[in-house]
Amino acid sequence: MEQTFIMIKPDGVQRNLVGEIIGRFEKKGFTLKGLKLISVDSAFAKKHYADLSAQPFFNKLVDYIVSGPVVAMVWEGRNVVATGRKMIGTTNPSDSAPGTIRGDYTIDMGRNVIHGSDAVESAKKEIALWFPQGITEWKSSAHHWIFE
Ligand code: IDP
Ligand code: MG
Repeated sequence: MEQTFIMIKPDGVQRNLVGEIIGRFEKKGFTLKGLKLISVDSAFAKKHYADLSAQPFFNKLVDYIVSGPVVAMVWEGRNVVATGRKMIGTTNPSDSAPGTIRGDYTIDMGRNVIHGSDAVESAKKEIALWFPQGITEWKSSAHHWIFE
């Protein structure tokens, strides 16, 4: 089953959106396979965002991610990468539809509360980076009520 890496950024933690965001993924039917509250340093943040190192906003982005604890998660389910991105909304909250996490709770692109992997391959890389010890294997007893 497909997995994605989801991170509630420091602003999401500080704004008490952790329960709300986790609740959306839970209620959708996805399965939580990894979860931790963690503060990362800039070397780690630079690794996570390595693909964006040439962007003019890169240093500000790294400062943002290290500015407080984040909630790192692995969620599992059919099409969870693409569906997770839809639930999150577009990068710029001005374009994010109401009903999406960014559309409902954010205004500024530099304070958009959540990260989600953009492809299955990047999800694998990000899960390996954030959960080097691996994730928790379990099967939800709701599985048969969510999948035909
Ligand atoms: P994504 O988070 O929607 O996948 P990316 O392009 O991967 O968007 O950018 C990573 C993060 O960098 C964004 O979530 C946002 O916090 C920040 N970011 C992206 N573009 C800009 C920008 O033009 N100005 C400031 N911050 C940006
Ligand atoms: Mg991205």
